[in-house]
Amino acid sequence: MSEKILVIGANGQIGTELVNTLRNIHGAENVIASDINSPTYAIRNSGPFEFANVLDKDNLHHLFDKHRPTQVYLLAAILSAVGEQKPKVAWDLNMTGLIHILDFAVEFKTAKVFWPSSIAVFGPHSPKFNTPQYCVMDPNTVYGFSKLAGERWCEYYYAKHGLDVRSIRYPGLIGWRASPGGGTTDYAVHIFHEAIKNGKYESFLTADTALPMMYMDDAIRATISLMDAPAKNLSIRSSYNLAGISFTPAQLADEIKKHLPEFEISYSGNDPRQPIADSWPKSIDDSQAQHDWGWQLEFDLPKMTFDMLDNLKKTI
Ligand code: AKB
Repeated sequence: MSEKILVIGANGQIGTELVNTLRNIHGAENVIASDINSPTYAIRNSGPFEFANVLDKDNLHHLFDKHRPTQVYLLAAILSAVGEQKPKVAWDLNMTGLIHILDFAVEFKTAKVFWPSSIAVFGPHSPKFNTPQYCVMDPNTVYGFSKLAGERWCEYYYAKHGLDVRSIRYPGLIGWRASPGGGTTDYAVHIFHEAIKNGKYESFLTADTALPMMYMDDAIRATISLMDAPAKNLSIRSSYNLAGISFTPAQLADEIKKHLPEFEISYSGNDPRQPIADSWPKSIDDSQAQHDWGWQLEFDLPKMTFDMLDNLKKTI
């Protein structure tokens, strides 16, 4: 049976890349990109596009009824930094949006749903190094506890309604095709743009702030591998830990300097994103993803840095 795939939040950092990959795999006409905002040129010109507002039930009902998707990827969300500026809006969008999609997926018998969680589900009392799948979780950002509650809803819909929901706790994501949208890990994308354009970058996180990160190619491959995995292999229906690469702003700057020796980094200090970063893990244990669906990382720090610079230089 051919798939009909609906991607909600297609204009964002993950959506831009995921739509492209899914259209290559399943055929452009079978992947409906949707977003609350007008699409990018690439998305509009490579396949179908629909406007979607996850808070508007009538609009969503119409979309599900019209396309009868076999798979839905819900990517619309407010991330950690912007979420702290608009806490209630972030909670509403991240939670109500998810529940609408879970309900329509049950009603329209959608075969599989993907919903992204994040390392933000961990908090100050979670283990900082090699953070396990199961441990104390006390997130202190609205984004973080909306993701943790969302994980509980996903597992609940799987248990109560048999809905095949799958999820990954993404680390900070780094890609060259699209900009990140208001997170704490955004520095790791901005630094590449500034290194190429201006030869210098002022980091809003301190030199030694280690965080788990992942190159977008790995993140997209992980997402599709998880969605393709046989359901019987999946032991986690909340969200899978994914480790990625852990590094600090100083380590990333050193790696960039190997290609751009004149590059200079400075640190602003006193940024509201610092305490968010300090509350998150420094490294993650993803042995369950390796075991259940054969996950293996491909891009380490040198390989990711080379590829980012190489591709960005052609586009900036
Ligand atoms: C953020 O920084 O908010 C996101 C995330 C880690 O989920 N990139």
